[in-house]
Amino acid sequence: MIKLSDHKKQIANLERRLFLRSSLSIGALSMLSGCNLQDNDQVDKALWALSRWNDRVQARLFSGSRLAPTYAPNQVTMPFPFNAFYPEFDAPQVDLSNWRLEVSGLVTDKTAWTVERLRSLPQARQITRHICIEGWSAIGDWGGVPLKTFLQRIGADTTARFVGFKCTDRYHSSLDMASALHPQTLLALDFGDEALPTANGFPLRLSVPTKLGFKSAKHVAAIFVTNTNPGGYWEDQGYNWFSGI
Ligand SMILES: Nc1nc2c(c(=O)[nH]1)N[C@H]1C(S)=C(S)[C@@H](COP(=O)(O)O)O[C@H]1N2
Ligand SMILES: [Mo]
Repeated sequence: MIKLSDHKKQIANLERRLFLRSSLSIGALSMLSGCNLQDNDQVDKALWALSRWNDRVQARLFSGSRLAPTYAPNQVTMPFPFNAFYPEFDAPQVDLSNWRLEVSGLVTDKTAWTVERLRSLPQARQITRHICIEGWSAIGDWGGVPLKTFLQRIGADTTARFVGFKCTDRYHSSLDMASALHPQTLLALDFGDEALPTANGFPLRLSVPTKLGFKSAKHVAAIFVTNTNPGGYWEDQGYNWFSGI
């Protein structure tokens, strides 16, 4: 079996080789992008092209069954840290009485979901590490509905390429279908034995331990299935879209 660390090494190697090659031969990079790399716009486009290439390589290396490590209850980080593109006191306060999870795109059942109905689906629990690109990590005890279970329940076209997520705070993100169907990709309702704290995404968030933390969208309000890459808040600003770990 291929270990997570081996994959990491493979990806790092590929990136390093590509980087070496392109820095040794800026000509190769110009060929790739079809421009002379004189102005910033063109350099930017070339780098985006590299990042997209990297998405495809990572998607090919990704195994839908390789599991991220799990931890013991006494290793859970308490309190779990907060991070967002705004300060903690701005985290959205959600009133459950009018909260619904909207569903759209390539699915057969577009009925909106209450928290109660989400809790009636089979639940899973996992203690996994959340790794933020900003250089910190924390271990969380997440409970909720496996995204795969949810996608099957709404009759999602699982041959479609992407699943997109829109959040109450206008954050957004997206996953490739293989990652969306991964057994550890969870629509979390709980942290430990309690409903999610406001700061950590009440009432519904993603926990995607096979990806960098910015893919774990909090306060998820809408899910859609599509063949057009929906991008995301950080993804659109240059964070690598696939960001597998
Ligand atoms: N809705 C929403 N989800 C989000 C973010 C955000 O700003 N808004 N930030 C992302 C980032 S960069 C990280 S590291 C984690 C932080 O989750 P936490 O606050 O539970 O630690 O949420 C991710 N999901
Ligand atoms: Mo993050």
